[in-house]
Amino acid sequence: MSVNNSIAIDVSFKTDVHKGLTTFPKFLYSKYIYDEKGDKLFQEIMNLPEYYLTNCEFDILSLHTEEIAQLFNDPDKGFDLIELGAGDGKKTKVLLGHLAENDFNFVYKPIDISQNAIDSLSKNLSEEFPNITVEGEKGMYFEVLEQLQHYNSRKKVLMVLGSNIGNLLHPKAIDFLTKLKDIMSTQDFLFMGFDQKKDPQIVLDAYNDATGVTEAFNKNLLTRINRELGGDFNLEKFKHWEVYNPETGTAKSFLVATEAMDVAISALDLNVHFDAWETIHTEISQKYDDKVVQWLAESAGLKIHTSFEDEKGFYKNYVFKR
Ligand code: AVJ
Repeated sequence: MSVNNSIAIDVSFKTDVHKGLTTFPKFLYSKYIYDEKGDKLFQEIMNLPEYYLTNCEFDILSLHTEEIAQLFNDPDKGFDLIELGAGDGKKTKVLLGHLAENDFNFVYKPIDISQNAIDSLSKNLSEEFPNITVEGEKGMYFEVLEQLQHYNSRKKVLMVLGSNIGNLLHPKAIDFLTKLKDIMSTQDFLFMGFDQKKDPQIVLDAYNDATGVTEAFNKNLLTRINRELGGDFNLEKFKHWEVYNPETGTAKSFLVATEAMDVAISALDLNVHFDAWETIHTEISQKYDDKVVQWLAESAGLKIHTSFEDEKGFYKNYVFKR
């Protein structure tokens, strides 16, 4: 994921925190969890036994490597594999290794908002797969994609792993898919992971792990406010709370105030009052089924070309065309 360290983002962090803590019910955006410590905690989450998503997607890429590689390939001109939010590339490497070993003609373009993520991934890949051409780009997804669109006529395969789309409510997810569609031509593919609806207990446990890593991850929002905006949140007075609604497929994270209190945030010149048991909504992690994905795709002007799932049917990667 991303490290938000530019001044522009600091300004929006400030305004978003102000907005979120002065409206009712209170909210904070989950994208702000990902500073250096948030990135580390998310790495830990991906290694938790409860957090099945990473392993499922890893299994899908391992199980169907050859088929996916053949699908992506353009024997005439080769293709560009463009990954949005590449992170450490652990899952992608399964595919990259196969493409490299079998001499596929492709360029790998990881895009991430964190220069740090791009640099360490590029370095790591050049050691592990010296014959892969890696052209990493630091930046916002759509700014980079727009540039790529003008300079390139080869087949593009856009890849978004990790069910990252799950942080978006459906209307925002449709906006996101529509923007991706707009930069695609008819030969291009979009390969995207969607975590599936399943036993509600399994979903709940994934966001409420026994060791409290997800709690620390969620509370990193308060840590950031304390450090960057001069807040005096007492983290012990907030409880991480997860709910999953099996009807809508929406998992929601909250921080709940365990007693009435006032929190001062000096950079905002703000005093925030919490009633006992008042909530801050922090994140949604949407779960999907074929019908919902079909509806999202249609609404965005995309068609489902095919899909791949893991053995348990917990997770799916869909391939879309425009
Ligand atoms: C990175 C957005 C896919 O929602 O599953 C993990 C983030 N939050 N545990 C998710 C997350 C709590 C994750 N995504």
